[in-house]
Amino acid sequence: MIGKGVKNSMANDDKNNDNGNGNGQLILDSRTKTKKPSMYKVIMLNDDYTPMEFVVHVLQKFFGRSSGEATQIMLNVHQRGVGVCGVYSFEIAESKAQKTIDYARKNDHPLQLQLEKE
Ligand code: TYC
Repeated sequence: MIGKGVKNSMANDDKNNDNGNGNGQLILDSRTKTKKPSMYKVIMLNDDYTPMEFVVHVLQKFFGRSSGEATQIMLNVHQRGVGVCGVYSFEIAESKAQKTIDYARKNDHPLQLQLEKE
């Protein structure tokens, strides 16, 4: 899009592409164009079959939780149905959720995780 980031040098016939600056330096808009990436919660769902110890183990292994944090998150999920493992950029959240599900399936547990945009 012309007019926001780099000023349009064709419109004013600017042969140096320097917006009339005259010394060959391209003038960039000083306003910031960066956007913070959206963050995603990795949500863990309760089920009746996955052992509590396994849930605590994966929270430590894939989400970097301490033993105490992992136990608390597991108990939240067990008692309320859902809980937050962590909050990450989309790519990291998706990767952690998929690795956890793959590991659970390999161990024959039905553990389920979902992403939720913040
Ligand atoms: N409800 C499971 C049990 O009683 C434990 C459990 C906790 C399972 C959290 C999944 O995400 C979960 N063995």
